[in-house]
Amino acid sequence: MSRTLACLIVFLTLPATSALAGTIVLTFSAGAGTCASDSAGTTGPIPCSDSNRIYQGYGDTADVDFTYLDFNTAPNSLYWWSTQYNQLVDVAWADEDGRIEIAPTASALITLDHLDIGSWLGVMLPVTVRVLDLVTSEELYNTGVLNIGATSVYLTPGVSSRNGLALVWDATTGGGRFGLDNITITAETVPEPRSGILIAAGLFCLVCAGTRWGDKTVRDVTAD
Ligand SMILES: [Ca+2]
Ligand SMILES: [Ca+2]
Ligand SMILES: [Ca+2]
Repeated sequence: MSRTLACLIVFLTLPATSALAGTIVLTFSAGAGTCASDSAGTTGPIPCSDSNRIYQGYGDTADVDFTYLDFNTAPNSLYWWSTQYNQLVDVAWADEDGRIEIAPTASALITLDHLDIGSWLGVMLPVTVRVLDLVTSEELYNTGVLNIGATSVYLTPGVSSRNGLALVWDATTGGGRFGLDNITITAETVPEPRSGILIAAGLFCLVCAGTRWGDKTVRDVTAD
């Protein structure tokens, strides 16, 4: 077997370098794992009852760490509620302004794909939803003023950052007027070590191929 062919076989049998994407959907389901027994959301998880706080471990994975903040009383966590935010069931709400931080635990690229926001009892009031870079606070998405009434609104930010993201909503009235649900994010990681192996293997194959071409050229010249 020629060295060039051997190199080609080794190169092709190495695992392909690919991004590993994982999708997380925060549905705030009432079962264990969503709620906490203290205001900061650090004690739990416990099964949910209306006005429990969201547990700070809810939704966390090896790639992503969520933090829930009732912004006007931070570090208190967000609240949980079962119904009455339009057609949404099991939601997170803030007394007035809320913030959910989505931090990569390693080098994942975090994308906020979509979310639902509903209005308490369908009462029409204004709210603004924004997405910020978690480290620089650069504003990546801004809905402008939304007037949500009888029907919840489906938002599709589609913005990304390797620093992580902060989903924030700003109401002008307290009393838990807005509930958020079905917050969907994608965490995309690239396995760096395998990338390095592939690059090294590719360079080695090029060297092998160059050597074979050089050997042939020498033989051809000699034959002349
Ligand atoms: Ca967490
Ligand atoms: Ca839900
Ligand atoms: Ca406000």
